[in-house]
Amino acid sequence: MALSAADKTNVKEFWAKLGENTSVYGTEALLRTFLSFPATKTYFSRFDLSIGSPQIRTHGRKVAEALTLAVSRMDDLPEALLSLSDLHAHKLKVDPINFKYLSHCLLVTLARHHPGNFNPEVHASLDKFLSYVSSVLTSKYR
Ligand code: HNI
Repeated sequence: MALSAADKTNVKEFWAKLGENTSVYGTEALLRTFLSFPATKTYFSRFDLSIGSPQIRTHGRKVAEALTLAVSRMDDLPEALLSLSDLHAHKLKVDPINFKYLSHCLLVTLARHHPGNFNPEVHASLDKFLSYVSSVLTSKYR
């Protein structure tokens, strides 16, 4: 899944505009995932699904930090996300469909907060980037 040079630039420039808010967006996107796709039960289903939930906030922040790392390591993403890939597949056994839902909800969240910067080219590049991250994080399932 190759990201073009233009995709990489689009993602880096967009991400730089998020500033300190990445954790807030990660948390919103995660919460949207569970509320918008309630049929899929996950580790988080047993917790209070609200913006104040400590489990949602913690994982939202961790997702955001890992994505920020991924933005800076797009050229060696499998290496950069190796331990996270092992964790989600072997230890946590997260149903891979959840990565698609979360990626979709990340796009919705980012578009909602940054409508002026979320043009169709940026949209496409972010979608490719999140697909790439998801494919790396689900690559250890078999
Ligand atoms: Ni995820 C832990 C990153 C998607 C369920 N996850 C982490 C950690 C990071 C992380 C970082 C913390 C690792 C550590 O402490 O060593 N997760 C990511 C990223 C994505 C993602 C970058 C997708 C973009 N995780 C998902 C999805 C689910 C998920 C879709 C399930 C619905 N993750 C978990 C669980 C944990 C976790 C469960 C452990 C509990 C916790 O809150 O840290």
